[in-house]
Amino acid sequence: MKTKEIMAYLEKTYGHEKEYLQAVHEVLESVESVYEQHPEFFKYRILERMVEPDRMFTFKVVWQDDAGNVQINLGYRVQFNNAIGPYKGGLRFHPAVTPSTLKFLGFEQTFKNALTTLPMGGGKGGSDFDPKGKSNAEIMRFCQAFMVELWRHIGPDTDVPAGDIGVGTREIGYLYGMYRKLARENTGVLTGKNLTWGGSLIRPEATGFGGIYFVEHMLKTQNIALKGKTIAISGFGNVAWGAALKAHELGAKVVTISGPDGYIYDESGLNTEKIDYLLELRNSNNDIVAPYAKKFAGAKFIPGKKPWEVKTDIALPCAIQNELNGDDARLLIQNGVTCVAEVSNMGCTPEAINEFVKAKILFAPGKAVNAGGVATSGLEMTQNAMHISWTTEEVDARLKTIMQNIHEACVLHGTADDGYINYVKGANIAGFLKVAKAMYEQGIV
Ligand code: 2IT
Repeated sequence: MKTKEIMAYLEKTYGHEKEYLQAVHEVLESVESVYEQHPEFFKYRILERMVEPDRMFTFKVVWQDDAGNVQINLGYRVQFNNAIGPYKGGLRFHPAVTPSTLKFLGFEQTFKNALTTLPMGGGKGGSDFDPKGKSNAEIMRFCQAFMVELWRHIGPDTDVPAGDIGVGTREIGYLYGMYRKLARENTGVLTGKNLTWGGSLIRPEATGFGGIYFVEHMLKTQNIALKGKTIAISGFGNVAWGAALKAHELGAKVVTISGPDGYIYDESGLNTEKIDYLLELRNSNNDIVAPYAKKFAGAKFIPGKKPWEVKTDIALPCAIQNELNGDDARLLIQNGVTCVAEVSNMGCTPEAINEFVKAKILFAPGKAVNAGGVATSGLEMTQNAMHISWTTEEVDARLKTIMQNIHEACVLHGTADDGYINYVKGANIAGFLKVAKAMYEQGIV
């Protein structure tokens, strides 16, 4: 089938899975011309095989809350593609999680992991469990019940989950504890572990750090320095934290963070103390940023709004998919934005991306910008397999090289005749070619 026929088939079959269709549509559009240059891929029906996950597990998770009530949630693991390595990707605990969310994330992960240059396939999982307002004991019981079902589907050379929204070091700890007990082995089956039990230095910061390294490369193509630039960030979780930390260290000024309740505008910029406070906010499980404005004088809380209305040089979506739409994009452009990079997965709507590309603004997609997170998970897997730990400097140096390589791959495949770098196209083509070649060479399976 040609790319348009594949899309029509998917729309007919999975019409209600909007996010999944959005992610696939973007990739099909980018790779169309390349696909036509490879009749061998066409003959092997590589694209049709690539857009459909290998398999998807759905399971019931039953647990008891602190009041003694029985709670029931749904758990999932999507094993999308393992042509270049074990399935690899995070677990998301969020009430809005559906099969469509996880299929979009698993699909994106396949391309992202290919871009890292490390041998990892794509997968994703999670649950509609809402961590908001849950006690530590409830989080632990939920994670344990989740792993009782998940453990039979994963393994250090089969499928290696990690964190995502709602799943951090604490949750990975509870998940790992139950896996270790059931499987009777201590392996690198999960990444994002804490340092004393197999984790890697830099992993918590890696998504944000990698994102800022990538932004530096983007700016460099226009001879622009990061130092002194203002940055609007959304979110206040792990990703926002890492990005703020590195941006501050490199002399940029982060002026916003946000939550479901609204956003914080801090004109003087986040400093180390304020950045540390993000972790406190996240760990409180309240899912609000308003307390920041009470704690730090001069910071304003703007309820119910997103941070894209502030005047900024750089905008970094660091929260959730489709958090920046066409109107937001037009406002950012009007206010003179230079660079927009998705540190969250599919942070911008297709309409927003079109606006940035039309205006020839530096814009890069999540699968390139946030690949430092999963890349460092890959480095954690390597350290676990070798039974050694690398130093901060070693991990950081590898992360920097990986982000530079991803940027080069985007430039190679995404530069138009007029010199504009279409990072969406570049990332999609580079990821596609790697996975397609591996599938082709491994035959019809
Ligand atoms: O979206 C992502 O790349 C992640 N949540 C991290 C995945 C991983 O396996 O570290």
